[in-house]
Amino acid sequence: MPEYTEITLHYFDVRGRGQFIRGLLTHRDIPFSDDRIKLNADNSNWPAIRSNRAVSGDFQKLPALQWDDLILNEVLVILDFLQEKLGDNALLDERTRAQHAMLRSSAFLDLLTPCINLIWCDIFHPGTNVAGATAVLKRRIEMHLATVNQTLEQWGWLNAMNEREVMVADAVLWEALDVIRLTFDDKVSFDDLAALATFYDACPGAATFKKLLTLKPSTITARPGEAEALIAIHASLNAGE
Ligand SMILES: N[C@@H](CCC(=O)N[C@@H](CS)C(=O)NCC(=O)O)C(=O)O
Repeated sequence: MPEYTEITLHYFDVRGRGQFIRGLLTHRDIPFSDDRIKLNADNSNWPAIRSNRAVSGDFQKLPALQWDDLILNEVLVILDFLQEKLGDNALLDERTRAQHAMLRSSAFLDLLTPCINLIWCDIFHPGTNVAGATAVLKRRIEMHLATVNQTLEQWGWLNAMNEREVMVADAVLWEALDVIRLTFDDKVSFDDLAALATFYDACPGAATFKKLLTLKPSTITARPGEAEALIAIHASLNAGE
């Protein structure tokens, strides 16, 4: 990577759709400016920030990644860009590159984003049945975790992971697993899924990802009252036991 590259990650001061980018850049020792945008309790400062495209990018959403004079929106695009710019694609053959791209996408869209949406669900869908939504998502995530577990075994992910740099797919999958644990209060367990359990504990980036969360503890989302929303989700899981 050229030394002159100026990198800034603009994102809210939450984990959400940005923590895995912070985690990866930190683990790879890539200097970047971590622009953690703090919202007021009523989010009243967001419209002004949103309209500043130097921060929020062409789509006026976060995360936005500034890379020299290029500003990128859209998580999956940012992840593909990083995979290329960090030189990681060049280290993988065509099949493995495709596997990394699939895992990045699925960990983000099928595992992490649904947890974020569940936490917000009664705000974005007034009158929603939170307990019902939680039960449905729990089943869907459990099914998908079993699939990802089988796929990682088939791909030999764990062996490969120990012989290369920590890459974007590792960072997104680790974050998704950690957020699943917190969202479902450990009621969605991957302890019996050997590949995922080993990955979560032994991924070479895990220590950095955990350290970052300890140094800068963050909520998962910017939802006002996230703690109460999580309590409601957890209570519904306990009631369903
Ligand atoms: N499709 C976008 C979604 C980004 C997104 O929804 N970001 C949220 C924060 S996690 C946001 O900017 N919300 C404020 C808004 O939409 O005004 C992506 O994948 O990056």
